[in-house]
Amino acid sequence: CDGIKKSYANCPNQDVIDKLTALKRIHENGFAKDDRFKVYNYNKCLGQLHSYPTRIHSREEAMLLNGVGTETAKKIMEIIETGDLRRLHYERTGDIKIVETFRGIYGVGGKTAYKWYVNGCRTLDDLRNRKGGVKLSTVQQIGLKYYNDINSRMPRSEAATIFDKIKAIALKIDPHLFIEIMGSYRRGKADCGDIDILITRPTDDGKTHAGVLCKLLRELRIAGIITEDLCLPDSWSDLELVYRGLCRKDSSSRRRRIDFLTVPYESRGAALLYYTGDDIFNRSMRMKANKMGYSLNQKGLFAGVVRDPHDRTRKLNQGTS
Ligand code: DCP
Ligand code: MG
Ligand code: MN
Repeated sequence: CDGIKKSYANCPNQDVIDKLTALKRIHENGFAKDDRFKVYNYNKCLGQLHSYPTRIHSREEAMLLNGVGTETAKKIMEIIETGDLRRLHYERTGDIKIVETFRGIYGVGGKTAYKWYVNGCRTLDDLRNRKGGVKLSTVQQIGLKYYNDINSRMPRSEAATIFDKIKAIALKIDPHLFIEIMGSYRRGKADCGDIDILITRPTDDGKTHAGVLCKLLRELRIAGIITEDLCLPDSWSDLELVYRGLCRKDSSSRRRRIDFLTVPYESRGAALLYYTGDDIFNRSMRMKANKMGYSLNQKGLFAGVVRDPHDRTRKLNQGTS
């Protein structure tokens, strides 16, 4: 291993180098106080291991290396004696499980979840205690507070009860509204991850559903059905709006996720198709439409889409479904 010409494979302690490098990587992504110090020490030790001429035989021998203390020496000997570093498995499998748990918080993606992990957080309680000074957005705080509620599915009957209440309130605001429960419920599933509601309105009398969602949500909050907002539309006057929030059947029930989608009346066919799903079905339908020179989305099926290698779907003329 002396000199640059010899390949790593000829290094008598290559397995040790590989495993310690993997461990170093974990600390490199870390934000804990001693992570930088650990990286610095591993680098010092790895540099020497690269040029160490013989296989290391004992803990004492390992400790002669600069930057190697008792803990690192133990790790080196574990690799040499067992061919493995258990800590690495633990860190990695622990990693995935914990990061997945954090990702279960509404509003938390993989990057944030991993950042919290390397900040030293391992449980939801660590996050609740803001261990490592982690910061949560308002939405993430709601997601954490109702973690179990949001991550469990509701029986179909509960979705129906909540929807019936909402529909009655909506029709009181405007009896001409078209309001339908969509998603897994409409597909006949026995349980639902959330309640998806589609709203539109026939325009024969010149009126649209514009402004209805805002009014409806206000009534639903007063009725105690909508309890928290997760994602509000930017502008309430648009015809196509998306709302995400939490609701409950009554004050003794668990929180449930609820989504609203409002669309212009001419899009209702495409919106019914889209919002019924499931997402895999939608993806395959869209691909089929693309292959046939169309473009399909929740607004409609559009013709005149030419496929251009530089611009996958350039729309020429749009026609509604
Ligand atoms: N949808 C989609 N692509 C996505 C998300 C949603 O096409 N990435 C469509 C198809 C879904 C519908 O919207 O059926 C509703 O979305 P949900 O996420 O609420 O999924 P489901 O209602 O199908 O299942 P769940 O019971 O888990 O809510
Ligand atoms: Mg759903
Ligand atoms: Mn949904």
